[in-house]
Amino acid sequence: VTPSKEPDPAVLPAYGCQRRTPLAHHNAMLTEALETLARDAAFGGDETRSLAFTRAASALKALPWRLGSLRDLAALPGIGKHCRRVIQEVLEDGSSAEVEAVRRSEQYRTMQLFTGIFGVGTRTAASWYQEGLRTLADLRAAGPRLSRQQQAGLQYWEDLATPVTLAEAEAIRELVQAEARRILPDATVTLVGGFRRGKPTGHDVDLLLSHPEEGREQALLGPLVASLEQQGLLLYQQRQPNTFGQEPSSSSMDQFERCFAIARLALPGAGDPSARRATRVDLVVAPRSQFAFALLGWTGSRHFERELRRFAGRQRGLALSSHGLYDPQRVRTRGGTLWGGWGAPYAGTRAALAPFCC
Ligand code: DGT
Ligand code: MG
Repeated sequence: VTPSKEPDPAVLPAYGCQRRTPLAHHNAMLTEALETLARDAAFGGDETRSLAFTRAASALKALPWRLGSLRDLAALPGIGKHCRRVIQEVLEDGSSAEVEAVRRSEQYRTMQLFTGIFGVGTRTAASWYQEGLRTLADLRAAGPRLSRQQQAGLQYWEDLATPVTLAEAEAIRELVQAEARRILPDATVTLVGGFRRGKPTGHDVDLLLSHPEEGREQALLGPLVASLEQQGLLLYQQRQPNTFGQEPSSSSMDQFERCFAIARLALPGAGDPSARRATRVDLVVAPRSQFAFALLGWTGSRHFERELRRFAGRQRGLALSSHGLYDPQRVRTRGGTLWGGWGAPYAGTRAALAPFCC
């Protein structure tokens, strides 16, 4: 007997963070189509449209069966007309003409290539495209206009475009932890990002550094980076100080001390011990009091984090960031100004903002 696939509105709650969303799901063809359109909209600067496609893809990832007909869409929250059209086309024809046209377009392909370079965001990539640049060779010829970060991204492009495996990520974590513990014996180094969500590969290695004693973590990153550099293990590094509570956050980035690096590390299991390749590594330092929130924020996915913050705000009246979970009402009464991560300003003193709940 075929199990009933009657739409059940209770199957999928409205917020992405309330749903179980396995890595391997039943609707990959549909989600890949929608995510292509989401990326294309983001490349064009239309974040709202991009989010609509991402939301639809996210709901489909959580559907516990393969979508067979448009009727099943009744169980999914937030699927707009455009998404329905695309889904219908894929269900009926096996592909969507619109999606295929986007995938073939020179603009989409160029934007994919350019935004895949370390240090290149959508706006930069779009302006390069407008100028007529199309290939890595075009960019190399334009060398002097590139930032130091972009130059490094271009120089090590081939290595960086090769997915990092979990074994490599673990080896890097262990190396960084050993080095960190030489500097501060109880320092902790946790693998976060996609690997913490169970992904077998990733585009980088995200490491969250901390120390059991509040404040001690501040003495970690400088000596750690210097030591890795001295050993010839870093091809590029750019450090940023902790700005939490000091200055307005201009982007959705959090305000932890961090280092964006390109490491040059031996590959685990490689026959040749001198075999090394460039790998993107992000080192992020969180004090113990904010560690839980940093761990949550840096585990991702980006969409899960966005939904979790939306849920916290709309359903609980709380503000969530990688630094803490706050009651904006309580914070507002204290005077002063704090600008939390993810661009959300809240009035209050830094001292008033000890996370009260997790
Ligand atoms: P990947 O590396 O391709 O496997 O994908 P992810 O999921 O590891 O994504 P990645 O490396 O860009 O970022 C790791 C997670 O950390 C991501 O899901 C969201 C979060 N994240 C990244 N950058 C920031 C940031 O500046 N602030 C905050 N709060 N979170 C961030
Ligand atoms: Mg990552």
